[in-house]
Amino acid sequence: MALPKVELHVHLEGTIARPENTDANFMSLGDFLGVYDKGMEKLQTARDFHDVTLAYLRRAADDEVRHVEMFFDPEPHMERGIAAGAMVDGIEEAIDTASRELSTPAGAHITANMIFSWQRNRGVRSAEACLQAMAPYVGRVVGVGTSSDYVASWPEQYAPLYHKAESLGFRKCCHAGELTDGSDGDWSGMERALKLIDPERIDHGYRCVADPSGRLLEAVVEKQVHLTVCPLSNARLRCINSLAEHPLRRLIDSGCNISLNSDDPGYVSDAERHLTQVFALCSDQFELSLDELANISKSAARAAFISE
Ligand code: ES4
Ligand code: ZN
Repeated sequence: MALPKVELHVHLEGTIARPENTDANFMSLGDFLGVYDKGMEKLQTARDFHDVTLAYLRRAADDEVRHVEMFFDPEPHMERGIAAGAMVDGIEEAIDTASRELSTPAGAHITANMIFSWQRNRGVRSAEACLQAMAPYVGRVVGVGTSSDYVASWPEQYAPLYHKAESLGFRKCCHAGELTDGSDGDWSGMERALKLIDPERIDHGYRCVADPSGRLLEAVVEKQVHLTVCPLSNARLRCINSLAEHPLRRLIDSGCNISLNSDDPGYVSDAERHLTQVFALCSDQFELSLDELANISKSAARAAFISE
């Protein structure tokens, strides 16, 4: 689609091609994360981080994506002995090269930011060490997120670390409201994350519609907290059974501030990899008008961690 697009929710480690002997039919988020954690072991040196980032930015630029905010997970890489600075240097060099040398089909430039992400299942002690390792790079790394498996009471556990990260200058977002299983990966974890962490953006967040009182959806609309929605990922990881079950139409009609994103483009089929395909499949399924599609790109641009 020639529409200019902004990608606010993509994991660097999720852009790597899925290992040969695995297919794109995951049984659950946990099933996917097992494959994803193995796949990222290929990243060893600053050069590897550079190459994977630049390869993704090339595909994004070809797809008329004008700005990208990319998550990376320092903790598993640190555990393998890779220095935080090597990750940041490698990713940053690719971003610099992309912004100088790449252009989109319409002749625009591409810009990108990086956001480090805590792997929530590793716990707060690991997250604290990760924050200390990332602190020298604030600014070059614009924000902090939380992803991977949902654990009970994660909003309560991570809120103090988020406050610390914020005081260091990191912008805040977190994965929440992604699962449909009643756990803290579902709407109640999202509700508490909104209160305790007060993020600018929630990654996924579509389960706000499941609060039976309706208050969470109301709060999301009232605060205009931005939701980086990834409907194809949710269907692919079996959070929902099919795209038709996604409440995208209801989110839009309720006045939520949303964007459409790919999440882990390396792990899905060729037909779902590019943001254009996410837009096209969602547009077909939910009868999105051209105005609505353009508004999604505008909302994404406004919600980017570019400057405040
Ligand atoms: C992820 Cl929590 C979560 N959901 C979907 N994709 C992911 N990639 C990394 N963490
Ligand atoms: Zn994600």
